[in-house]
Amino acid sequence: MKLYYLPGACSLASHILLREAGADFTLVQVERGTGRTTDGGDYTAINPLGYVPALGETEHGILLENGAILPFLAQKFGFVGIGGFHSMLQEIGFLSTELHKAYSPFFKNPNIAGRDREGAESQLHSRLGRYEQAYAGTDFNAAKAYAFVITNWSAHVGVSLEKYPRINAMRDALSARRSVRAAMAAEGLS
Ligand SMILES: N[C@@H](CCC(=O)N[C@@H](CS)C(=O)NCC(=O)O)C(=O)O
Repeated sequence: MKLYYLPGACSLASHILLREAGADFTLVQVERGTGRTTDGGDYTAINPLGYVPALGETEHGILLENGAILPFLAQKFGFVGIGGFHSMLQEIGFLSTELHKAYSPFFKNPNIAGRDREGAESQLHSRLGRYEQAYAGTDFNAAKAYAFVITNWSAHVGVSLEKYPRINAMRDALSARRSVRAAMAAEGLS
């Protein structure tokens, strides 16, 4: 398999799962905003919209979207978790469409301030609060790898996770996994 990634981006969740599984895979870094990979390849031929993750060389060809790649890896390597497949899918769906996207205003406008920042923070806290209450836990599944990666962005955007004890316990449990440390090191994040 071939994982197309940007350092620290949501593709890190798939990277963690591939390492957790001890899978045979290659990492291909995508250049931000150019449509190319750092080894000179044309990433638009993989994903015309240019975003990561993409997982190539699978038995289904190239897979795009966290909502497909993470369940694929979960099923293939046994990271569905204690709640079963549909519970994990629900969690990934929430993460992908609600929590992940609640960070977007901060990335789209790094200087976000005033009422725009207040609105973005309020939306983000509503999604963090729901994740805390409904999903966060120290068990491992494909969704938890994704939640770890998304909540990593909080420090970068300046939004504190202090009031979320279950999210913090989940993050501590994930941080202690060898696969997580190895994936982060390989992406130059530690
Ligand atoms: N719909 C996609 C969205 C993935 C996404 O937002 N990828 C971001 C990184 S987390 C990206 O590649 N952005 C392009 C960029 O930063 O240049 C999915 O869920 O897989």
